[in-house]
Amino acid sequence: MDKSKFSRPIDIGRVKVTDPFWHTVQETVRREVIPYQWEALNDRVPGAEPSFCMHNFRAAARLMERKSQPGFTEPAYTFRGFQTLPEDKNNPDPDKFYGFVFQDSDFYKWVEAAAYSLCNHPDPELEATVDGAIDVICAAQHESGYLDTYYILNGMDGSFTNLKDHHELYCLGHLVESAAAYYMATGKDRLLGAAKRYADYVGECFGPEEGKRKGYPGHEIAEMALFRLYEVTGEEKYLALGKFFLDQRGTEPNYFLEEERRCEGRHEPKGDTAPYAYYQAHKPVREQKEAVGHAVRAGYLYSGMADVARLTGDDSMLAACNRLWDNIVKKKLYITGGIGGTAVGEAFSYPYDLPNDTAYSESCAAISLAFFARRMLEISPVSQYADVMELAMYNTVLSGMALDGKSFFYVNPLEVDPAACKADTRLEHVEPVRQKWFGCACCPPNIARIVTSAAAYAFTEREDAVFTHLYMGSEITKNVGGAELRLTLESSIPWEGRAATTVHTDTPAMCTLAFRLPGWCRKPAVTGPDGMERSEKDGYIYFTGLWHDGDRVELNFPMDIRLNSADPRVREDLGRVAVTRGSVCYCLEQADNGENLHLLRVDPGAIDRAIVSDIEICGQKMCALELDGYRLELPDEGSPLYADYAPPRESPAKLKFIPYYAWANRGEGEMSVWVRV
Ligand code: FUB
Ligand code: ZN
Repeated sequence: MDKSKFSRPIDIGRVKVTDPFWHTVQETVRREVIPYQWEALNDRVPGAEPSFCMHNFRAAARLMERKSQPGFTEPAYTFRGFQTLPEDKNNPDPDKFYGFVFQDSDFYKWVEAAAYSLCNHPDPELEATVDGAIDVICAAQHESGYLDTYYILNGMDGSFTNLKDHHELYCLGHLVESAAAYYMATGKDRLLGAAKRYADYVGECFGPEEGKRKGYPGHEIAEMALFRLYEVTGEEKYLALGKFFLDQRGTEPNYFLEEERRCEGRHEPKGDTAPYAYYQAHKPVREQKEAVGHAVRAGYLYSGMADVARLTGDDSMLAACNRLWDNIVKKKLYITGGIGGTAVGEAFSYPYDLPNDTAYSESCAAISLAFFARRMLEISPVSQYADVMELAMYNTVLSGMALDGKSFFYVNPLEVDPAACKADTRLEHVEPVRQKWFGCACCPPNIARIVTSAAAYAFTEREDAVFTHLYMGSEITKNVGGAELRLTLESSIPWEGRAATTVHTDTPAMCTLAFRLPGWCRKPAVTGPDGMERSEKDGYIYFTGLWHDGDRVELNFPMDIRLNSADPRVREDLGRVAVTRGSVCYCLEQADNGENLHLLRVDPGAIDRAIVSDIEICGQKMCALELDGYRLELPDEGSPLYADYAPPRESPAKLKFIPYYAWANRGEGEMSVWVRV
C-alpha cells in the first residue's frame, strides 16, 4: 500500500458549500429536518409514530439519580424483546424503556447532523438545545461508563448478553460518531468525554486478554467509530479495540452461536441462523468474498475494514475490501446506487437478484455504500469509487427524503404501483408515499448527517493536494506550506456538465489539484493553467505546480442522455432500459405519463430527438427528459386472459422522465425506473 497516496476527507469547517443543488438540500435539512427531528425524538409530532428516544434518556437519567438514594436496588434484567411499546402510547410509563433496542442511536445521529450544520451555520439556539440534551445523556450514563438506555432501564445484569441483536455496541458507535462531530464543530468535549468513558468500559469488557469477552458488534459501526475516536484523540487503545472487533468477527467458535446457547430465552433472533451471514459473521472478514446479509451492517463493516487497512497498512484487509467492492458493483448494485435486493433481513440477495418492485434498497444502506466508497477513495483515488459514491448520493440517499424535508422513505423501490402495495403482502415493506416518521427511524437522521457533511465526500486532501471527487460548488480554504489558498469551485452539475476551479492566493503555492473524470462522461475536456505539470491516472486528472492568484482549471463534461441496459443475468431488467444523464438516474411517474407505466416503451432509435426540459417540483427547479416511445394499447376489459399471439398494437407516446430522487413529491402514483425498450 502506498501511504503517500492516502488522502483524508476535508474538514468541512473549511468548506462553504455554494452549490445550487447541494446548498438547497443542506438548507432544507438545516431549516426543516433538524428542528423537525428534534420534535420527533421528543414525541411531539402529531400523527407521527412516537420515537421514545429522549423519553428513554430522561428515564435513565432519573434512574441514575435515584441510585444515590438509600435503599436503591438495580433492576434485575427483564427481557423485553426487540421493540417495546407502551400499552397506551399516549400515556407511556415515564420510567420505562420504549421503542427499539437501538433507539438511543437516533439521538446520536441527530446530534451528528446538527454538529455538521453548526460548522457552517452558527446557531446559538440549536447549540443550546444540543448542549441541554447532552446534559441528559451524560446524566443517563451508568457509573461504569456504560451507556445504553435499554439495559440501564431493563437491568444491567443483562448487558452484553445479546451482542448479536441488541445493538449496545452499535449505540456506542453512533455515540462516538456524534461526539467526535460535535467536538470538531464546537470544541466542546462533554459528549466526547461520555463517548470515551463508554468506549473505555467496552475496552475493559472486550479484548484478546484472558477474562475478557471475545465478542463483537451484532450491528457494525463501532469499528469505524473507534477508528475515528483514535484519530481524534490519538489514543491507540481505540484503534486496538476496533481492530479486535474486526479480527474476531466470524472466527471459530462462532461467538453468536455460543452466546445463543448461553442465554436461552433472552434472544429473539432477527436475522438468520448460524453461521450468521446476516451479520457478516459467517467467516473471518479477510476471507469474505461476497457481500451478504443485512446491507447496512455490511456497508458499515466494509467501511471499518477500509479504515483499518489505511490506518495499519493491512494489505490482506484491503484485498478483502477490494473483493467485496467488486462483488457489490458487479452483481448487487441498483442503478440508483442502492443496495439490498431483498426485504428478508433487509439484505443483499444472491448475485444479480435486483428486483425493482420488491427492492429493499434502504436509505441507510445507500449511505453505508457512500461511506465505504469514500474510504476506498481515501486509500486510492480511483474514479470508480467516486462514480458509485455519486450514484448513491444523488439518487437513493436523496430519494429517502421529500423535497420539503418533511417526510422520508426507508425503502427505495425502483418500481411502484400503489394499488399493488396495498393489496400484496409481499410489498408490505414498500410505501408509495414518504412517511412522517418511523418506529424504526434509522433512515431520516442518517440522511440528515450525510447531507450536512456532503462536502467531506466531495473533497479529500493531503498536505499538498486537494481531490475533487464530486463537483459540488464550494469555497475551500487550504494552507499549503504557509500560503493560504482559497479555491472556488463553480459547478452546474448535475444539470449541466460544466465546472471550474479558480485559485485565489496572495502567495504562489506549490501543490496538486486533482479532479475526477466522471465515468458517465464519454468525452471530458479539461484545461488548466499553462506551465502546470498535467497527468492522468485511474480516472483523475492531476495538475501539479506553482499556483498563482487567478489560476483556473476548467472542466467540461458533456452530459448525454444514456439508455442503460443491465447485465442479462438481472432477469427483471431484461428488455428494459434505465435512463440516466450525468449522475442522475431518471424515472417515469404517473403524474407525467398517466397510469399503467408498464405499457410504455422507449424507442432507442429516437434518442437523438430526446429533449432536456425544465421542470419544477415542490418549488425546486430540475431537469426532466422527454423521449419518444410508444404506449401499448389495452384490449377491451373482459377480453380473454389469453389469446393467440399477435404483434402488439401501440400508439406513439412522449415519455417524460424526472430525477429518481424527486419521485413521490406530487402525491401518490406509479413510478418506474426501468422501462421497456
Ligand atoms: O438495526 C438498526 C437499523 O435499523 C439498521 O441499520 C436498519 O437496517 C434498521 O434495521
Ligand atoms: Zn435506515
